[in-house]
Amino acid sequence: MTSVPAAAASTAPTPALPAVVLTIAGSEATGGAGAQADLKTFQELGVFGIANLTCIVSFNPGDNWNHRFVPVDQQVIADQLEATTAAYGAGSGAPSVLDTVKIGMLGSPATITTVAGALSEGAFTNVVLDPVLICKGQEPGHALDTDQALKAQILPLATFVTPNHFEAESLSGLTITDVESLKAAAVKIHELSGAAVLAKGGVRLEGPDAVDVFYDGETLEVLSAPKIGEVAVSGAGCSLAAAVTAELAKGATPLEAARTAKNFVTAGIKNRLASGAPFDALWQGGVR
Ligand code: PXL
Repeated sequence: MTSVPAAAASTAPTPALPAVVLTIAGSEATGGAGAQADLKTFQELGVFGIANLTCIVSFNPGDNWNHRFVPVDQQVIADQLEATTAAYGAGSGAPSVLDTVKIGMLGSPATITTVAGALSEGAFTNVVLDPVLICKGQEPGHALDTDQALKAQILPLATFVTPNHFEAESLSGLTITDVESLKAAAVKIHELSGAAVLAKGGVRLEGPDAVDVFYDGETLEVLSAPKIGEVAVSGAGCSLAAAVTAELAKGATPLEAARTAKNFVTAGIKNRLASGAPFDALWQGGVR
């Protein structure tokens, strides 16, 4: 049997200190979406990922795969944010300071208020918002309150926002039927929020390509890749926003981050994973 001498380990180059990033998101039990998708994306892109959980979603195979949604107690959300900020936030003394956060599913007006409070206190340079507006199976009245609270309290704090077709229509108030209307929505959402916008047409717009529009107040760029099937893949939205988050934390510009994220997600969709669920899951290892 050969054994590796202990000294060999110390001759390997010391890896550069990873950037530290936080996702404030829900758990999706099957691992396709939510905090699990975010953490896998962070790891693939070489940043140190932290997840603070807002809710637990378990699909219900006995009810058309609707979402069973359980919020995490507000105090527990605040405790997670306190622990994370004390360990890695500005003033913590950490060698790699946490200044980049991704916001995923918040799920209730109470959670939105808790998270908005932490965002206004925390010295975050990059706040990437995946504006998860509704959860399949949530009670509509509750979902409407949540949507309004998200627009009023979180959107103004975002520096980068990644709405899908439905969310872009809801945030902009425009009807999106083609690339031109997707562009108009991206411009409108930028005007409303001040954030860089990556509005996703995905499989929802007709045509051979999955088209997204980037707009940051100066540059308007259409990002396009050939569609892979006509059905949305679980975790694509979460992974796209998480990839933007990782790239911004590493120092990319918003446009560079958007381009890298689009390529990351395209590779993950090409290499998607089927299961007993009626939808496939994006595989973050697809880029390898
Ligand atoms: O893809 C949106 C999403 C985000 N976060 C959680 C989810 C989902 C969709 O299922 O469950 C926790």
